[in-house]
Amino acid sequence: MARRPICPYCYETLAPREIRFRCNGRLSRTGKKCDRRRDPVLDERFGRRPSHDAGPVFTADGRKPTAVCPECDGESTYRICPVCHVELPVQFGMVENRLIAMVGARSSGKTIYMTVLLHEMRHQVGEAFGASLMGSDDATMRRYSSEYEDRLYRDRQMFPPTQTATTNANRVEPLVFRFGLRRRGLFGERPQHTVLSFFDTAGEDFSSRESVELNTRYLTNADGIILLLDPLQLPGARDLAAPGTPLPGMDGIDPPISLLSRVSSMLLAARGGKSARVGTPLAVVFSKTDAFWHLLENGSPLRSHAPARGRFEVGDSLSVHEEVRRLLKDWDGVPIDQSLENTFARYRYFGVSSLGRSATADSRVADTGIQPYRVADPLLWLLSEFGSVPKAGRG
Ligand SMILES: Nc1nc2c(ncn2[C@@H]2O[C@H](COP(=O)(O)OP(=O)(O)OP(=O)(O)O)[C@@H](O)[C@H]2O)c(=O)[nH]1
Ligand SMILES: [Mg+2]
Ligand SMILES: [Zn+2]
Ligand SMILES: [Zn+2]
Repeated sequence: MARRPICPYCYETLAPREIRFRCNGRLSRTGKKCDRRRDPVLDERFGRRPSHDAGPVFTADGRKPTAVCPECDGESTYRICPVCHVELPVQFGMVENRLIAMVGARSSGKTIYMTVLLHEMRHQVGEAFGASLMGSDDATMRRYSSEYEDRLYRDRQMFPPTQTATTNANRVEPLVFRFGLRRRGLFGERPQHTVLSFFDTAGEDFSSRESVELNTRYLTNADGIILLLDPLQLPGARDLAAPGTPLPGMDGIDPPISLLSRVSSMLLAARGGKSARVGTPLAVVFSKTDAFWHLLENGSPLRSHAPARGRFEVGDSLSVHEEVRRLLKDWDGVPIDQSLENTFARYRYFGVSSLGRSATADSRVADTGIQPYRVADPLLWLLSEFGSVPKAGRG
């Protein structure tokens, strides 16, 4: 890979040589064994998890897959990030490592979107693409099931507002997955892996000054950005929403255009004043589109599902892009369009509905269940831009 790898847990840039090791704490061939102990760096990063004692950390050539622990002579395959001490994914630095940043204002639907997106990727979309999505570490799998999937799919409840990362600018816990796709190559079918890291931010993380440092690192190191915009937070769209749609409060919420300019200026500033547009692909995703279906024609691409043919269909995606651009005019959102055009070399519009309809008055999933529309399109677009998913058609 051309550029230096970035830790999917803390988003710091690493030199492969500096990757460190953790002893596995097992009995070694010479009969010695290292005690598990507290790791102050892990404690500092994650604050909690008192049960998490771990083998000692040691330095060796991080470009190699294994190293011998100087205390017990045991061989270890646990490679850890030198900055945050989290165990790196298997083959880190050798397989594609893609960080996807997700940004959105408060209550724009980020947590629900991420939960439904990952669920779809693990089920319907996974099947259509012959793809798998697995937690890259045990903590991700446990957190995804217990904190996200169970709550929405089993208990049918919405989420409380996500905690901000500002209390400790380093305390971020992204969900890290391995996306695997069987691809036909020279030597038959073989799986190709991409590490994906998702970080569910709280809306206000992008409007307070304390967290700018963290968010700058997070955004500038991302390979792709999902910008989730809530049309119900656009003054021109609120009146058009289906009667009975609960409208998010606007107090203290960053309107979509100012969130966009905040993100743009962070990315532009990190380029050190170079004038060209930002190259990071940006998926501009409008959430909660179910609130506007009653105004759309029957044939609107936003009311149908993407074709499930195991490829990213470029033509279908462009028709969604145009439909959303057209809607932006009705929503008085033309400044958004102009700002994107001026700042980003690669952006695309998407319209999704994670739930398929509004939540009930007592914040539960409607009786008809979760019926997502087009939630996977933005991620599949980014993956196709990275070359990790095949494209069909041109545009
Ligand atoms: N109509 C409709 N409403 C949705 C949809 N997705 C989310 N919502 C509503 O938006 C609310 C906020 O969703 P969250 O996913 O918790 O929003 P968030 O962006 O994570 O919010 P913070 O964590 O506070 O920043 C939900 O409680 C739902 O009422 C959708 O697909 N359609
Ligand atoms: Mg949230
Ligand atoms: Zn040891
Ligand atoms: Zn790290």
